[in-house]
Amino acid sequence: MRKPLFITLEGTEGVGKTSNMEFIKSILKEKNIDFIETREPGGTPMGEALREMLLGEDFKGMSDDTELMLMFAARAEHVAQVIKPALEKAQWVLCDRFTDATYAYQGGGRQLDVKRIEGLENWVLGDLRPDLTLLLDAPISVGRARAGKRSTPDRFEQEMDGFFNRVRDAYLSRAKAEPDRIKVIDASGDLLSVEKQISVLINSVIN
Ligand code: Z5A
Repeated sequence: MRKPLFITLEGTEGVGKTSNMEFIKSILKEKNIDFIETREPGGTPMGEALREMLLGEDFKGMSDDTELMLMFAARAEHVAQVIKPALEKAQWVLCDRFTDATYAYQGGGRQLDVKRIEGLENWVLGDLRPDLTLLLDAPISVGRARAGKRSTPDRFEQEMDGFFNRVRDAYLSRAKAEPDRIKVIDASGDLLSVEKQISVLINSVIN
């Protein structure tokens, strides 16, 4: 039996993760691959409640350490209740953001000590890591212009460009350090050009 893959989508705000998730799902369906789709923070009832706290206005002034630990609390629940059980049932897992987002946002954006993130990652994930991560990359202004056409900004979206440039740099450094797992996709062009790049990568792991 084919090993089920754990695939994550990453990138800064508005780069097209949600849009391209639909495209990846269509490829997997066409190939009759059993999969689940999930997201972080979230993916479980508790994770979605934590997402509300993390993104909403009620706890706007939470400390950066609290933010980091809530991300991992949501992740611990998500891994135990959803991701590991799916992989054990041979289902592929497609996840909109995962631990690379913590390195990028809390490590890069908030400038928290990366060693703390590594410690939490090892504790919460054990040896579980994504098999493939698609990093959709575009200049911050491009993603912000796309996302800006939507509703009111959440707690992260209210950050300044300096924050998002650090997030983008942290993502790109991780891709440089782990080129076999993290594939950078140029997401600055139109949707069709992004889909072409994704199609090559997804078909290569399927085959
Ligand atoms: N966060 C964190 O800090 N630490 C963590 O560990 C984790 C998360 C896991 C929630 O993420 C926040 O949580 C996130 C980081 C933090 N905050 N930020 N910023 P989220 O994924 O739910 O929120 P998001 O990044 O803001 O996602 P998004 O804005 O929904 O963006 P997207 O999914 O990448 O984009 P989209 O919805 O697919 O596309 C946006 C618009 O652009 C839409 O109208 C599309 O039709 C259009 N689009 C997409 N692609 C294109 C192209 N190629 N050309 C033209 N137009 C396009």
